[in-house]
Amino acid sequence: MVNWTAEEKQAISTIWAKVDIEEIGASTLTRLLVVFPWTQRYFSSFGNLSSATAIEGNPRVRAHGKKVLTSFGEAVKNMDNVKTIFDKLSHLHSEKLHVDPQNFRLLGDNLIIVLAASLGKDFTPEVQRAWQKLVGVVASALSKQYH
Ligand code: HEG
Repeated sequence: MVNWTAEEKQAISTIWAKVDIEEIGASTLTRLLVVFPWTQRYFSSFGNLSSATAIEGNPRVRAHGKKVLTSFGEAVKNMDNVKTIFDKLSHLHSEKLHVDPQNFRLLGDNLIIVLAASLGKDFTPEVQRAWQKLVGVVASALSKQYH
């Protein structure tokens, strides 16, 4: 069970209100696929991923990035209940998609980097620590069905 301070909750929702889900989602997934190219194996049905430019311009990457970040928003709205709300998704990623759970952490790290780049000075060290905690909670909730 994760405990959140009022300050952490505040830091997370303040930032979330400023997030452009489509842009940040697309940048986060694009960055994952470019910087950690082995993650491309799960997206072989998405068409051309042959270069950074191809990945950046791939509409299916963009759409999926938005989907993932929208789902992250559910965690933001249900911070005390992330394990429960991601139960089905954890089953899906483990049993159907066979995604190596290490990749959930990589995606979370990329989200932090993209948020920091996009928000600049609003992404203070305190805010970053709260977000780091949230991406950890999300990764652990999605990994739940693996162990
Ligand atoms: Mg996953 C599908 C959320 C990380 C690979 N992912 C999905 C879906 C959601 C989601 C909501 C759609 C589920 C549905 O159709 O019912 N993913 C999600 C979150 C995170 C994450 C919140 C956060 C860490 N996913 C993730 C990572 C990979 C991955 C790191 C692989 C490196 N997801 C993946 C694939 C699909 C989904 C291959 C199916 C895509 C498709 O075929 O459309």
